Amino acid sequence: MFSKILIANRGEIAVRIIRACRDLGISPVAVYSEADAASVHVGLCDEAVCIGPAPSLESYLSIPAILAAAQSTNSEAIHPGYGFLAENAAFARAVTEAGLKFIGPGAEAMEIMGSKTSARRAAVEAQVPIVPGTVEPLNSLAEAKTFAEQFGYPVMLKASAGGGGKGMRQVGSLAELQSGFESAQSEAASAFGDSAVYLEKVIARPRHIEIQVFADSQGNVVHLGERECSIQRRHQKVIEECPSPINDERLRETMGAAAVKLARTVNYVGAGTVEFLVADETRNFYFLEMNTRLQVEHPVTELVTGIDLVREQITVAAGARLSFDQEEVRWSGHAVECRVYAEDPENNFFPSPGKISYLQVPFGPGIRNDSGVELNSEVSIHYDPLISKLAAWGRSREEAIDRLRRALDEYQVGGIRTTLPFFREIVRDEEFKSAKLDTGFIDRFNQRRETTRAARGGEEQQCDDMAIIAGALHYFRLRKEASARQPAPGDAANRWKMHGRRSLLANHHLSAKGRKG
Ligand code: MV4
Repeated sequence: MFSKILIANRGEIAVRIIRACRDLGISPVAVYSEADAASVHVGLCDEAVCIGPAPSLESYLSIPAILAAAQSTNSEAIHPGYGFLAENAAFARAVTEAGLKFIGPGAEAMEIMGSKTSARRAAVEAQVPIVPGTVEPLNSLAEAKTFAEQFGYPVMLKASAGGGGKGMRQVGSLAELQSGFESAQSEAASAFGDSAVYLEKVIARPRHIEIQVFADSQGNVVHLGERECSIQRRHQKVIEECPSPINDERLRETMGAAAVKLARTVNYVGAGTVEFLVADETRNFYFLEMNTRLQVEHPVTELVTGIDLVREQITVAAGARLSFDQEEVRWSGHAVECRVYAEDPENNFFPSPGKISYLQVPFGPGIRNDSGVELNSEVSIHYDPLISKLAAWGRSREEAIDRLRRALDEYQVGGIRTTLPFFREIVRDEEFKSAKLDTGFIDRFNQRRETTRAARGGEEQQCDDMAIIAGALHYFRLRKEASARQPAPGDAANRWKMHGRRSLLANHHLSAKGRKG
């Protein structure tokens, strides 16, 4: 086993990896940019190396700086987390060539999956169904026209070097094809430095369901079931759950077997995720892409299977056999995760950097909060503003959502705006509760929200929001001071609403800036 691992990341995922290192008796080494010197992940490590100024390109994306940090600290392995260099094959290769272990798959598997067209060819080889379309980039507009007619409109043009929906264009008819083709190419060129695009048939109202796979270096490959990730906003996942409310055991087994087959085909090692689109009515599934990293939403799989994915990544990278067989994987209960961002849901999810001046973190039965911040942390404009992932487990989906709702109400963040109020509304939404979760969910939810607000009148809503937040702050401060006294009856939300109304009536001291999350 390794005695020292360098973590080439920051924030909540660095903290998550540090915890797995500690469980295994491994000393974690942090890297940080000048903007992150005081951050949580640095404080939790035994050693920390400054790798450059705040901009990612000069710090968390600098391969030479990270390799130098690993060498100067005598680290034996590097965990890349997600984002930054996690899916950079050149980085994986450089780590290996420097005599260190890269905690992840081999560079070859990363390269195959990095190109969406070669990933589709690998899926064909593995006999995994792909979305109907081309497996090579389009060479010309004429070729685009031929294939669009072959597969039938509407079609989707996607960047070969892309993924996650960037550089994607839907084309409804021949009349739109030329402009769609040209704009997809130029967006691909500027986003990925590669203008190549390919074509897929459009799957109407799909669900996004992905399979967690795991492989060791001795040829054992298993799957850990699916995650439902259909609730997305601008191709960013918002809420994820395990299991998928539409997946039964048969579909899980079929999709799981397909994902395992694909992983085998590319000699995959470590944790990976195979994404599928699932058609609404037919439940046919189609390979979309494979992510060759630990994913943001891995906690929901951990909560339901009880398997520690990061621990397993580390032991497998050290050459150990997987600690479980496929038959030992059991799925118990249901987990739902919210990505809590420092963004303003009342202002088009605009980033809300700044200092966290108040923090009340939820705990209690079934709650897990993977966080990278603490009181007085600065949320920087330089990085992804994810502040924590709040997940709830319950024996049923209903119980998980009940606990998530309670935890969201308990969770208080002051000084910055967060997406917490948005989630508090989602967990109370009837469509969400009844699991009508196709890819149009967020648009429909936002429409319902606006309709409700218009009906209630904006001013009343604002007063209500202010009252709730003022009340929450007041209530939790009072509660701390008066912990010896018996709490009043009634649910917490109602009590702090009452506090809020009282304090609002008494004085209008709350500034707009202070009312958040
Ligand atoms: C699609 C699609 C329909 N047909 N591909 C791919 C990346 C993901 N972020 C969005 N992607 C889609 N690819 C074909 N051929 C619809 C989407 C899509 C989507 C998929 C899953 C969950 C939410 C989505 C929201 C918009 C579009």
